[in-house]
Amino acid sequence: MKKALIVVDVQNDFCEGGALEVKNGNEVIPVINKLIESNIFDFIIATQDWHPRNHKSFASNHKNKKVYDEIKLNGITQVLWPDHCIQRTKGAKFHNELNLGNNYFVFKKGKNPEIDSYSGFYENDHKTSTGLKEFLRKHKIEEVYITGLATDYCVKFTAIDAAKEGFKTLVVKDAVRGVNITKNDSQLAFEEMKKNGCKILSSKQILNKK
Ligand code: VGL
Ligand code: ZN
Repeated sequence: MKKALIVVDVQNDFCEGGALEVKNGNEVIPVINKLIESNIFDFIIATQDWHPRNHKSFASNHKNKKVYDEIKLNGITQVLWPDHCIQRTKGAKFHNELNLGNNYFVFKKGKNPEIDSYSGFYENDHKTSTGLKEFLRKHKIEEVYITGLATDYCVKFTAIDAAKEGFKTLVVKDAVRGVNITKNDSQLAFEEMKKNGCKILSSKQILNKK
């Protein structure tokens, strides 16, 4: 069975000192690097949050709103974030300690200012595809391993979409970290991923049975 490692949004803005810093987010980097170096994956795929400056998921683009407020954006509930991952800025770059190797594929998301895209597969209205599922199908990949940031947003939605699309989906628990706007959001995200057919495992379990 062909396997892909999906590295979700390991970008400067989600890492230490970034605009939307995920607590201990940097700790995923050595774990992901080890998985990549193990050479057990047929494909390495990275998703990249890639927003225009006027993106409506930014609190700064709304009057009288602050970070973490919730609004309805074109009919969809939207958390308002600090400005982050603006196209071609340093914050949008992959962290420089992340070692994706020399053969990896990038899928960018969140380009449309009117809609957010937490999942690496679809925008939040579940209509526009990033091209990731077509890519996986074309290359006959059946099993995807999900890593990266953040457990309670982009990791969760990417994993659930992967499972719904029929891929065998495994979430590497020590290779993800959450935003946790509310304390147990990451725990709830793991439960939700399980409920949707994702398997949760550790990087050790993957590397030991090599
Ligand atoms: C993410 C919030 C906003 C993520 C992206 O990568 O989890 N979270 N944009
Ligand atoms: Zn974003």
